[in-house]
Amino acid sequence: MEHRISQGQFVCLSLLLLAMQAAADPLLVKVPPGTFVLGADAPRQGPPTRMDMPAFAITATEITVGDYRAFVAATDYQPPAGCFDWQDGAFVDVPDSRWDDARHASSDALPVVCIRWADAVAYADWLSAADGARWRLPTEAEWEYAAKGANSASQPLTPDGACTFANLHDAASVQAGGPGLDPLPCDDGYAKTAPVGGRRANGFGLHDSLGNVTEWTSSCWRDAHDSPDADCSRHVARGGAWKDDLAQASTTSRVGLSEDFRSGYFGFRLVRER
Ligand SMILES: [Ca+2]
Repeated sequence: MEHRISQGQFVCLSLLLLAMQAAADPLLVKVPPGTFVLGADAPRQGPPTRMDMPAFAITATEITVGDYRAFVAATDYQPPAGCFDWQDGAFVDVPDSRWDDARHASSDALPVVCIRWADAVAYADWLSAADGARWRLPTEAEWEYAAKGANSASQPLTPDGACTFANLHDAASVQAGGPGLDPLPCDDGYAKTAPVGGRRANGFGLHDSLGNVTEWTSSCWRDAHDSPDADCSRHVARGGAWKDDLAQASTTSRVGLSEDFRSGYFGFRLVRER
């Protein structure tokens, strides 16, 4: 018996194959509405500003190598080579380093790194096209509210407890010749990035909001939260990374980097709008 497929069946089959190429949506947590204080009374972190936040959904973990690999496979999008990273005892620009090489992508469970701000936005736009909802980088206020996890008044990390919640500069990175900061008194076995979700979540269910990788936000840089002057050639990144100490990885510490910056300690998570 001869079997032919109709044009409609062909379209359905094509859509099915496209869907199979797409990654599963990253796991989300619902952040409840509330009031919190953005920032701290510290250089480049203030002034402390009370804010009302609506509810929103944010990924429970940083976007992974596996997530990003599915995007690249489906679209042929490719971030340019080059990555600022710790190598041979110094932070240097490594021209031939890429997000998917063995230095950064030995496991699909690691957070994707070595991507620019635009490469993170491209991934978010791809997810948006696939499921009809808008995926985007969090604003820095959303990021800080979510990272504080219903504990706005205090810094959740202490030196003794830090390894429970965060992959920071510790004995593992010291053994690998990591940056010359005072290491935390623990050893998580990961000199650089660690698989996402392997540590305790905060009060809102976010893993690794502090440490592992510094996370891009959608916000243009301002020297102060109340500054009217936004520098949109740079974007705010938050949370600190595997190379950092507690001060650099607080819920209020912030840096502003050019859109072309990419490094072995920068990644991202996303917000999904309804
Ligand atoms: Ca570590």
